[in-house]
Amino acid sequence: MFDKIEHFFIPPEKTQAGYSFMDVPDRISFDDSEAILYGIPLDITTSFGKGTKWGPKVIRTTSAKQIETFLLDSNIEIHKKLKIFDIGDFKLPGLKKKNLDEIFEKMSKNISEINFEIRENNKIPIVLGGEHTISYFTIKATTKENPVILHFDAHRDMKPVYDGMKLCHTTPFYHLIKNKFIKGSNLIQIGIRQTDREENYIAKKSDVTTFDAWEIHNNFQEVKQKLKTITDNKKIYISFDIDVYDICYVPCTGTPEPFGLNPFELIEIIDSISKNSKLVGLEIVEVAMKNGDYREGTLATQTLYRIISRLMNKNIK
Ligand SMILES: [Mn+2]
Repeated sequence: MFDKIEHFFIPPEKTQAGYSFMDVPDRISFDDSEAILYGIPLDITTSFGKGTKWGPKVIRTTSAKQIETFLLDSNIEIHKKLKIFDIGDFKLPGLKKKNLDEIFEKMSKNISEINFEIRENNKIPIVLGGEHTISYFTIKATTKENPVILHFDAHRDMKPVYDGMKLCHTTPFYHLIKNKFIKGSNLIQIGIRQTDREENYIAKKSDVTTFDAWEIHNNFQEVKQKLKTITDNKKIYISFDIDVYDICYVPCTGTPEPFGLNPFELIEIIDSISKNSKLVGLEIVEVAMKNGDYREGTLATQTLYRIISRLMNKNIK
């Protein structure tokens, strides 16, 4: 299977980071791995702040440079526990607006194929963004498995069109529902606090479940209980936009927002996901780096560790 998808990627040591994720000394083999990690450093339709092309690099670097590999809160030695094979970065055509159609066509064709192969081999795809636009392609690949989508974000990303573009970083979830790749009733949006009337209307009409930032703040126990029920005995796909965290934790992402979650709340939410659920895919998007500021990348890496160590611990299929 490795032969089938290898050619889509730049190997980890040749990516912008020059390291693999966690940079495990005796790297796990493709066959022995439980998850296949890859980057999609897409940074083209982002409107406010640029920098998501550095996402895979900053996550790989902060994970590789981490001295301690022990998670104090869960008593886990991550290098032993997390069987992840880093296959590198998806090869994208040059990041210019004039290449947009070519980029989307390539992603449309290949990302589904890649994720399909990974799932066929009973492994979990873990994708490092890149702007949130990539979710249209990654989540499209999950249609057959019909998972509950846990979408962590400050924004709904459900606009029909933005700045003349149908597909861009503020629209993927609208088009996933419209093109019937996911059911609105399977979409759970967590941490939302910045949206417009039309998106709210679309979410409501499509039967999307929303746990907005205020509900999480005011009714935290209830939200966690509901999430546990929603995910019980379900396949789940996690789409994690780093800006779900409060603006003070994410200095580099393109559209940071106040009234966001803190890392302790986030861990509690992850812990409330049913132990009977099955993770079928995970992505972390909109992570950026500016002027050598690794704070956001460190938070992204530590968040990934928590999600993976808690949810990637059982037979996957
Ligand atoms: Mn967002």
